[in-house]
Amino acid sequence: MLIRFRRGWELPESAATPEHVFLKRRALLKTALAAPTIAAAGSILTGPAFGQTEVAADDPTAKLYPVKRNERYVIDRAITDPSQATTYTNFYEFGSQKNIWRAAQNLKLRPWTVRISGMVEQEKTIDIDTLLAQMPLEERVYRHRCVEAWSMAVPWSGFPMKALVDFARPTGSAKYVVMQTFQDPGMASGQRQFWYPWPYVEGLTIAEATNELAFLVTGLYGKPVPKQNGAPLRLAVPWKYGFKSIKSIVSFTFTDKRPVSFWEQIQASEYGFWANVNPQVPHPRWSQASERVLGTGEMVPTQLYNGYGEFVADMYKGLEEERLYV
Ligand SMILES: Nc1nc2c(c(=O)[nH]1)N[C@H]1C(S)=C(S)[C@@H](COP(=O)(O)O)O[C@H]1N2
Ligand SMILES: [Mo]
Repeated sequence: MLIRFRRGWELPESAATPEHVFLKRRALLKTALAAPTIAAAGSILTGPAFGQTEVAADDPTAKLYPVKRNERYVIDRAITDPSQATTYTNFYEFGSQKNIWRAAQNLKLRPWTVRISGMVEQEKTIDIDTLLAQMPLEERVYRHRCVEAWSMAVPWSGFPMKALVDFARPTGSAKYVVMQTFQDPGMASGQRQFWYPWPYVEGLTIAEATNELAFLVTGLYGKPVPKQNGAPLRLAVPWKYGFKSIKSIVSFTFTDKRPVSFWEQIQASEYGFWANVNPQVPHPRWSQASERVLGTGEMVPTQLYNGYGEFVADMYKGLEEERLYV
């Protein structure tokens, strides 16, 4: 086992976690007697570089991949090593550390249904495999920029979110689509941390959700997306900070009211609705000017809209009064 100690450029967890949550957790940890697990909190334990990208035994979708890559979306950097992208993950449902990939194997993939509700012609629930059979699967290499200032570039498989919106048939009054992650504290130990506002919620405007870049992910590196990366269905909106890319989605609700997302409920001053990447707008507690590339540790400049301005900048014209970059 490789034990990697935190380096100077890595954000201490206390900087990347809303302060009051951190303090509460500290208080709890102090009184808890679970010392052996807590000992790991000061360092990041990285697992062996095998196993984590293998297809989960209970994932029936392996035969769907690989799918054809869409070459329209090109990036200027190397693809992140799979052993990094699948072991350094944010999935608070399974713990607030980055090394939760083993804990995430507890995620139960089937049965899995997706609920479509709210301002739609007809509400419906569809089983994930029926949905996948109807969606146009392709592969896209996208950058991913976490609000904590690390980044990666990975080949996701999935389908344009627009295909899901078309399938849902929202009515003319819908302005937003709200997505939710599963809620199952028995399965996901992180959801027993009652001070978080579970379930994880995220939202996009209809314009964003139907932007060609908005992608619903079902695969990674030419295989089903691993549990720790948000199986069986997660979002990728690469021009926004990573927390917008909600994992393990169970519902899409169409509404005319802007939702308050999970992180916004925790700390609205630091994690807003729009969360578009902008190197010139610092997070209240750290700079967003550059990012650490996962795997190489290289520091590179962050780009406006994470380099995707040509696809998305127009959507924000006339919205200059909004907090577009928090
Ligand atoms: N349900 C859920 N979705 C989530 C998160 C989470 O904790 N729970 N973390 C977010 C954050 S902060 C990031 S950076 C990305 C990380 O995706 P990855 O682990 O596949 O790199 O997932 C996002 N989606
Ligand atoms: Mo993130």
